[in-house]
Amino acid sequence: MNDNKKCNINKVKESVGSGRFDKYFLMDEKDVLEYVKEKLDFFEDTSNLECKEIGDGNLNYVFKIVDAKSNKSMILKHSSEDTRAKSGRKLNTDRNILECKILQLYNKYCPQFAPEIYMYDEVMNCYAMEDLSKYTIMRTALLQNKTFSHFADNITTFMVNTLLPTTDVVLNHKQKKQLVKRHINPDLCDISEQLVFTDPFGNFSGENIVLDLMKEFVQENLYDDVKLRLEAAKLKFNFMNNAQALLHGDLHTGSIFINEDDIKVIDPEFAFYGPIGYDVGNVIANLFLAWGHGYAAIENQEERLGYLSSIEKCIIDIVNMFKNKFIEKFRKEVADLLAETEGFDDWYLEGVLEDTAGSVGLEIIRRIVGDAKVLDITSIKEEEKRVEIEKILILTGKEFIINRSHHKTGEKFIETLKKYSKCS
Ligand code: SR1
Ligand code: MG
Repeated sequence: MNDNKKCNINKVKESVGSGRFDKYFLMDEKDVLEYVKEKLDFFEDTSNLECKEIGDGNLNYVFKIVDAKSNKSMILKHSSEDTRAKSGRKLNTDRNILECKILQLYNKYCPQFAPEIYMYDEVMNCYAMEDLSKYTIMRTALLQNKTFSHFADNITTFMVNTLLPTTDVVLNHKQKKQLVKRHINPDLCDISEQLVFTDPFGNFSGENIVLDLMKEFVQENLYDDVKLRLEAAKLKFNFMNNAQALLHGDLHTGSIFINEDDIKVIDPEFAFYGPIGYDVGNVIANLFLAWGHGYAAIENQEERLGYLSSIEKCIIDIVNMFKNKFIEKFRKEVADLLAETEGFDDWYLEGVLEDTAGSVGLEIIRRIVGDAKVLDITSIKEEEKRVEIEKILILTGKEFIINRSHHKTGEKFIETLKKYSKCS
């Protein structure tokens, strides 16, 4: 792999044509075609280009541009001021450039699991990157009951390699503070603070979406549970104030492309300096949601048990591999004189694991009761089954939040899940 090539991305070239792209506007497929022809050198021949909008996320527009003759292709990601979902929020459009710069950083720290970036444009708020058509979005693959034995190894390498080098353990502290300043990201953090850390514990904004058959359960087990709300409040203030590492910030299975060989991590627009456990917890939580889908939707018992046990193994491996790789890299790269003290590495990791367990619980719960739902749950057709799994996951998630200091091994996470599910 040519890492230098991947890191040296360019700003888009100055306007030579109509000047249409000198001032930001929200582009559609036709505009993007014109834009690519006028501004990019990627295609040798632009006479057969086709463009299609393929985004399915909540916030941005994703265009695939193909040269129908040679089949050469690329992706252009573009942000608007509004979210695509009907939230009424206004967001800063330069989040797209921030995202692109984070992807550049991934190309430096973990090039094998980052998409190649070709160029970015600070005026039109877009960037061009490698077309990942040889990959599938991991959530989609999981919904087809596919599992991947390389995932735990890949994602733990990605997290350790991209998170640890941005901490005070490794980085010069003044340099790290510059990075904290550059990645404040208030608009996107505000979304997480509301959707992940606040609404699930009281529907304060009135935007939660709860099945009728779940309303009583949610009221009693989430909204009226003061002990739970206290723990969620502690995690929320940790999220807002613990500038530990430069996070991805939204590392769910919809932000990961996967195939039989490896993964590519995309969409780090929620990136900011926060607690490492938030990223690790998001990955694990979304595997619990996939587990929930398998539990409720796979009819054939043998197939169901096979799927569930491979997701369980994946969760166990992620926690345990993360711990080993984290400690190994910590000991190799620690640069702070006091952080070299014997025992500090284990203390630091303990804190990360506690935040991880809390974040697993938060993400599971918000995806069930909040308004940013996931297909793992919403695609379960039989309502009775959906209600059953929603209850199991909420109770499991609560325990991850309240007893987060007891969840320090992968096996313990699965033990808690088994306490609430009759798995057969
Ligand atoms: C309004 S954005 C809703 C959700 O989509 C993103 O992927 C984040 O997870 C966010 O919470
Ligand atoms: Mg996203």
